[in-house]
Formats: sequence, C-alpha cells, structure tokens
Amino acid sequence: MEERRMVRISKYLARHLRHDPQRIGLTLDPAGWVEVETLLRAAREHGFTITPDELREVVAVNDKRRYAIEDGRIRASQGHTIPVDLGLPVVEPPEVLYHGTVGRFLVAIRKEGLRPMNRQHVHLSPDRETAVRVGSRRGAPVVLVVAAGVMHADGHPFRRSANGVWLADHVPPGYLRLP
Ligand code: HQG
Repeated sequence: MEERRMVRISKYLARHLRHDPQRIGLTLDPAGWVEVETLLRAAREHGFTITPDELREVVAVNDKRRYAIEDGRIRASQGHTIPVDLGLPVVEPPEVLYHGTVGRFLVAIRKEGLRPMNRQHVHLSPDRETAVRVGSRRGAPVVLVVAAGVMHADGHPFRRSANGVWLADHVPPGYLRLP
C-alpha cells in the first residue's frame, strides 16, 4: 500500500477509535474495543471504504503499532481523548523516561508539571529519540527527563501501552528535569 493511503487510514482510525466514534455511529466498549466488521461497515456507510486487507496491513505495519486486533475486535492502544479503561496493569518503569514537548509550554509545565491535557494520560517515551519525534510534531522539540523510578517509589502508578508508550496520570514538577 502507498504510504499516503496508509497514513490516511491510520488517521481515520485514530479519529474514530480514540476521539470521536460517534461521528460514524460507533460505540466502543468500555475498554475501547469494537468489532472489526462493525468498524468497516460504519466507515463504508460514511463514505470511507477500507478493505479488510488494508486494515490488517495498517495494523501490522503501522510505524507505531497504534492499533491492536484481538478476537475480531480492534482498538487503539493509547492516545484516547474519550474515557476508556485499557485495563493495563501498573508496572515498574525504568529509572528515567522522556517527554517531548516544545518551549512555549515550559512555563506552565514548570508550574503544574505534565498534565494529560485532552488525553487520558500523560505520554512518556522510553528513549530520547522517540521524545524528540513527539516534540517535533509541534515545533522545535524540547525533551524533559522524568525521574520515573523515584516517582514510582513514591507511589505514582505507571502503565505501559501495548505499543510501548509509558502512561502516567500526572507528573508533578518535582520529578522533571527541564532544560
Ligand atoms: C503539553 C502521539 C501546558 C505536552 C505521540 C504536549 C504521543 C502541557 C501537549 C502521543 C502541560 C499535549 C501524545 C501543562 C503537558 N501545561 N502544556 N501543564 N502538560 N503539556 O498530543 O505527549 O502519533 O496530548 O507537553 O507520539 O504530545 O497520535 O500529547 O505537548 O505518543 O500515536 O501538552 O501522540 O502519538 O499534547 O503526544 P498531546 P503528546 P500518535
């Protein structure tokens, strides 16, 4: 499949599996799943036809493995703005994690720490390169270092999505190293 088509399908899935399922008449279950057949039918009925093969390819080859298929159902592995309970266990994080952002947010972040903003969680990256990529979506990237080990020891829960994104509810400013 062409890269452009792949990106288009991936963005369509993000919109409807993370943010606005109702737009095409979908209801996700509490954990964010929907039947693959139901999704493909809804998309087709709303003017965007995705073949089952295309869907499988996007899920399998997608650069970030954003989507998971299990038992004929599909969901986004992270990134929701609608409330879903992914059912991920609390796990011990590595000593440090990274967060990619941009300079214009630093004053607020210094004061409030990292907040989930529109999403369900704060997203943290396991390595600096990934954080640079995340920050670059918004401008010149700034990478913050999160003292995840200490935070965990202090009782803050961490979870890891199926595609390796670390999720926290909030990162208080005391655990952040800012430039
Ligand atoms: C910032 C992509 C002001 C935060 C990526 C970020 C990621 C604050 C923005 C995933 C703040 C929220 C998520 C505070 C945090 N005051 N700004 N107190 N706390 N911010 O998009 O982490 O491609 O919701 O730094 O790869 O950028 O969609 O979060 O800049 O994994 O799969 O507020 O999205 O994944 O932005 O990105 P977002 P994010 P996908």
